[in-house]
Amino acid sequence: MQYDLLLENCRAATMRSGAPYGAVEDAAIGITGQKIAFVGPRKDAGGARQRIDLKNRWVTPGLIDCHTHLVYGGDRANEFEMRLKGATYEEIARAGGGIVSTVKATRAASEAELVASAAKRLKPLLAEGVTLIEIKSGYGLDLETEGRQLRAARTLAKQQRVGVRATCLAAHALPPEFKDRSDDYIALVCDRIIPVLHQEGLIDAVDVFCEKIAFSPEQTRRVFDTAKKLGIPVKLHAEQLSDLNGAALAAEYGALSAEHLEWANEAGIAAMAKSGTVAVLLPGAFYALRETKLPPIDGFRKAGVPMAIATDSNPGSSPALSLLLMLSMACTFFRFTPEEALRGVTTNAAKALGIGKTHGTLDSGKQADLVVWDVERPAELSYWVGGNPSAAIMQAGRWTKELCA
Ligand code: DI6
Ligand code: FE
Repeated sequence: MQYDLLLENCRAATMRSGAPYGAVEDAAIGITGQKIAFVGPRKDAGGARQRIDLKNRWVTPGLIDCHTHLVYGGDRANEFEMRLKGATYEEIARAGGGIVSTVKATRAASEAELVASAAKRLKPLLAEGVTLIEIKSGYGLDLETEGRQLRAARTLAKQQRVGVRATCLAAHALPPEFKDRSDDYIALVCDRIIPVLHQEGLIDAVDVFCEKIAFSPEQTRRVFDTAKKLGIPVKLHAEQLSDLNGAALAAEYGALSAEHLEWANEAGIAAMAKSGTVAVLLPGAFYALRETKLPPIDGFRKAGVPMAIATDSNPGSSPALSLLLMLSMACTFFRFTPEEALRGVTTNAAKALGIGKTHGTLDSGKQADLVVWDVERPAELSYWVGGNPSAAIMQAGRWTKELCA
């Protein structure tokens, strides 16, 4: 076997099951084209046209940020400042702030502006080893702007050397022009927004914010029924602020994931375990909203529900631009082990996006997305608060950050 490239003399945290971190000591990784052709002990590797000595560094799969709202207009740093000076969330909302202010700014932005501002936020994520990101719409809340957000997400994938999965979250909030007519808005989402944008090939999954301040379980069902009919996988923002049995509802529809889940109950956990729905936990929102109610991590763990973590990067509840920081927070706030945290941004993040067959572990046949780290042990990826120990990054078989000798 002749690989294009052989990465030699490394330690591979493959994240396959078995040993902790799926670790292989004295490993080599063969790359051919965009794919991994070999991962295993160096002595078993075939020949290669090019070889790189990694000097015993650790290699992990590329990191996957599986829940973000990265594409939007404006920001809300002004509200952050107002709140810290004593203004309440309600006062800010009444003054035209909150989610509605982001909708206004997003509607006013051109596609090029949306791409440019999201690219700026994407940069620090890519620099620390993110090779694939999910991006949700949900700040347009009309056909045109939801489409513009999703098109911007597709453009980022072409421009930035990163994998992108685009999720339609048109059912994120009630647009002001539909005040007191939320069922009418859901009808627009189901009859027009989702079918049209699906037709354009812009939707990889459909998401709903199921919450008292957003949409009811009944309305969630209508959106999910629409997605199912079109063959689009579903995900759900569930149990972030209250318990509406959203986790069980997501599981009933075979959702890829249910996300946030601070208020998830026993029945929801059991249902998710049965349907294989991934729990996506978002420590950045927990932190920024100063939540105190912890998601039932131990319940998920005991039931065997796969757990992922993500930035939830958005201008309101989680202006997070570091996925490594989320690993630290997942360990400190949620009591993840460092191995669970790393699994949460690799294997389980891939599962949450329905791409586990091609991404999420270092395995032959999978896409060659990987990160080389200047760390002594993988736990350091969760241990440091800030910093960026990535030494080299490869996406789809090409270096996006090259190793400096
Ligand atoms: N949950 C959240 O925390 C954000 N969206 C959601 O579904 C809030 C988004 C914002 O405030 O802009
Ligand atoms: Fe979110």
